[in-house]
Formats: sequence, C-alpha cells, structure tokens
Amino acid sequence: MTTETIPQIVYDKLIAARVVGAFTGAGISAESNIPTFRGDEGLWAKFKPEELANFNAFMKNPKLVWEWYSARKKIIHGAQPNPGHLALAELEEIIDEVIVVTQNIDNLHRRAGSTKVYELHGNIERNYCIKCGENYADEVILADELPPKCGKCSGLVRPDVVWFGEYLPQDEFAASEEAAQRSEVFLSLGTSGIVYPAASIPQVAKYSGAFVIEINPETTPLTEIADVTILGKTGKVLPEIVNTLRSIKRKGKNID
Ligand code: BV8
Ligand code: ZN
Repeated sequence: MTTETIPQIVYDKLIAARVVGAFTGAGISAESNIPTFRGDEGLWAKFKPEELANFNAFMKNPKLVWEWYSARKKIIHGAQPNPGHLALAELEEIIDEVIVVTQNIDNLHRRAGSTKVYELHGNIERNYCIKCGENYADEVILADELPPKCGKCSGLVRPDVVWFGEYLPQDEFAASEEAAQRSEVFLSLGTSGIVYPAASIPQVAKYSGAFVIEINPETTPLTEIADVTILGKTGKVLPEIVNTLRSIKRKGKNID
C-alpha cells in the first residue's frame, strides 16, 4: 500500500513490536542539509560515483577525491541531527529494542542519541593510512594540505568509507543481517535502495517475516517488498509516528 498519510496498521504493528529495525539512507539526512547522492541536486549530479567514490580514482587523483571528501566533511561537521534522526532515537524509549542499519557516513544517528547503530559504508569522521593503517582524526587531516600523508610512514591517508567495488565491514554486515532477521517491524527510511549488498538488508527482514514500512517522498525498488510506503519526508513523518505512539502508550497505561 502506498499512501501520503499514516495508516492505523503502522501504529498497531509498532505498538505490538519488541524489536524494530531501521535501514537508512542519505534521505534521512537531507533535512540536515546534507546533499543526497541521486536526484538532480544530488552529489552524483555533477559526476559519476565511479569517478570519485572508488579506490582506483583515489590512486589516480588523490587530491581530487580528497577535495570532494573534505568539502563533504565540512558540510557534515556543520550539520545537526534533524527531527527524523531525533524521532528514531526517541523510539528507543517506546520500543524494547531499536536497531539502526545505516548506509550514511555522517554519524548523525549516534549524535541524535541512537544507541545501536551499524554503519555499513563506514564513517567520514574516521581516516586511515593505506600503507600502515594508522588512524587519523579529521582535525589533523583538514589542517594539512591535500592529499594528507601519514606522519608515521608518509603513506596516503584515506577516509574510512566503503567505496564502490570494496567489501563492506563483515562484522557490521553480519550483525545487520541478524538484526533484520529478528525485526518484527522493519523501517526503510530515505533510501533509493539501489546500492548492494546494503539494499539486501530490508529484503532479509521481509523474508524473515517483518512488517516493512518505507518512508520516502518517492517510490523505490524497495516499495515492492514494503507492506506500507508512506510518501513523505522522514523529518515530518517519523516525529508524527513517535508522538502518536507515545500518546497511545500513555493511554494504554491509564486504562489498566
Ligand atoms: C561491493 C560510501 C563486493 C562512500 C557508498 C550486487 C551485489 C553486490 C554488489 C553490487 C551488486 N550490483 C552492483 C554492485 C556494485 C555496487 C553497487 O551496488 N552499485 C550500484 C550503484 C548499482 N556495490 C558496491 O560496489 C559495494 N561493494 O559490492 O563489494 C564486491 C567487492 C569487489 C568486487 C565485486 C563486489 C559497495 C557500495 C558502497 C559504496 N559506497 N557510499 C561515500 O559516501 O562517499 S554508496 C552511497 O550510496 C552512499 O553510501 C549511500 O548511502 C548509498 C545509497 O544511496 P542512498 O543512501 O539511498 O541515497 P540516494 O541519494 O540514492 O537516495 C536518497 C533517497 O532519499 C531518495 O529516494 C530520495 O527520494 C529520498 N529523500 C530525499 N529527501 C528525503 C528523502 N527521504 C526521506 N526524507 C527526505 N527529506
Ligand atoms: Zn602510514
């Protein structure tokens, strides 16, 4: 079912659930003024992912790739969690267990207060030397000329994100699959659902019996497996859902 409003079944399923999983993409951070990847104002509008978010492009032109990442780091450093991130974190006060599986590298779920977050595509606030593995914080990186070199072995330093053609962190991915298998309700929030193997996570939830709720302004390939697709922005729909759940819980408490 695709709808612009929040159907009652969403509340019925969430209020009865003990374990809720959430799969998030760049769309949940759009209202924090972080550009998404696809769509006309998206990051990829100006160039192809292949040109920048991959290791060969990095080795061919590390300065260009670093200019793109340092620009994104600055946007992300200035960004705040928005009402969508905050509502997802607040859900932990209502549901026994909430697990967030994110494709995003902006760290906004943790900054919003979510306590169980798996980052499938890494975290832009972390960097490491490709030669000796030494870790570097952004403050050090952004103070240096680009591309940053390792202080220990003068190897090239890269952002700790998963590029196209690279494997996802195995432990994060396995934990995300396990969470999807346990979820009674599974939310797909602000993702175009086209990047694999990440986009297989909502499908694992579905085929393990979860009730799947998608929140996105447009339909996506994941709409096919969603039980309900709410066509809207997460910054508006999630707070509405959480506030209503809270009042249902309160009423329930008053009744017994
Ligand atoms: C890999 C990090 C194994 C870097 C990113 C099948 C199986 C396995 C792999 C593949 C496969 N088919 C193809 C592949 C290869 C590739 C892939 O999936 N390509 C796609 C493009 C077809 N996958 C890989 O390469 C992966 N690795 O497979 O390793 C392997 C190893 C060696 C050899 C072979 C295989 C690695 C993929 C990870 C790439 N890294 N990011 C960085 O960020 O710089 S991907 C990038 O896309 C981001 O992580 C992003 O999160 C992700 C997905 O995009 P979305 O988050 O969904 O964002 P998007 O802009 O697309 O959509 C936003 C949505 O939000 C829209 O629907 C919009 O309507 C909505 N929205 C807008 N505003 C709002 C909103 N929603 C709610 N509220 C709003 N206000
Ligand atoms: Zn080094």
